[in-house]
Amino acid sequence: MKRIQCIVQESEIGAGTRGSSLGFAAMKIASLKAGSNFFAKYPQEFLPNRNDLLLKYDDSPSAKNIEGMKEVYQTMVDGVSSSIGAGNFPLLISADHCSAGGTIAGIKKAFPEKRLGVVWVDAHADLHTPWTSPTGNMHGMPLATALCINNENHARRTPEEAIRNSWDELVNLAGLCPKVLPEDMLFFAVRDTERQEDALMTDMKMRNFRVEELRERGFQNCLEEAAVRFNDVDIIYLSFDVDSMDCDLVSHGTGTPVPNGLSPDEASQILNFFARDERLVCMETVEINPTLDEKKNLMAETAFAVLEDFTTELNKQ
Ligand SMILES: [Mn+2]
Repeated sequence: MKRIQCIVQESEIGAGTRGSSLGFAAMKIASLKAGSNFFAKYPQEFLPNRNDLLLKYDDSPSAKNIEGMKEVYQTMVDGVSSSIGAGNFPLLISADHCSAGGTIAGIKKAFPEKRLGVVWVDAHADLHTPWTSPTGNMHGMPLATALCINNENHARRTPEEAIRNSWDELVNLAGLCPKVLPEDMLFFAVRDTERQEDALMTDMKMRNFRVEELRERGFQNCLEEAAVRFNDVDIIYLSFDVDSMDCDLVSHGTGTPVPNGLSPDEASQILNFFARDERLVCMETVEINPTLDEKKNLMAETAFAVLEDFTTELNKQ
């Protein structure tokens, strides 16, 4: 049985809207409402953040709060690598998705020789860089830092020198580049991308299981294909952005809600499939924003139910 360690990162400096730092609190309230002892069973360790930087608005067009993001990445690298080093399975609850770039670096620091597969369940591909991002919001960039790319070929701008230098530092933070190969990244439910990301996904032959395809071919068939694609992978990281779920069906309680997504049961099918894979070493849930939830706390309640179900499956192994 895996020894689960719950780690919380409330950093929201990568998001364009405010409030995802309250995502963990909302999950805890959801657990109480459900009468669950989940957070008693898995005591939480909190990593430091730099949300204080938000008080002084950064209007950089290419990479907002990148200096703070280096610190946040470092907390993830240290927190995740030491948790794994102590024999734990880090179960992360994070605010904005940028933390995942640090998580991936932390996993690679713990397992430098192992080939890492990344499962990205998200409405977004998060492959932007300071060269391509339309907003400069860094929660759209974590996978570019994992791949160690600038995507200059499809640039919409050249960032200023200080940003370019900081990006280099961020990308090289754990001293491992690349941390994951494009063929070892599997996307599920990605449906809201910019053309710079589309071009990159095509160039690098990255696989996205679209919602329509999952339904037409069946989840089991698609997940079996995913398993084959992961034949040569040694360890797996699973990243669950709650905006992978349908915002009309669940709620808009997330920073960048997108319609036509997964149902909660469909999200569970994907997550639980990877829970049964003994190579899974870390899981992260992100982007719950209760301040944007028009249905009280439904997004956190839904995400909590999905997470509890995943954890039950993980404990069966
Ligand atoms: Mn997303």
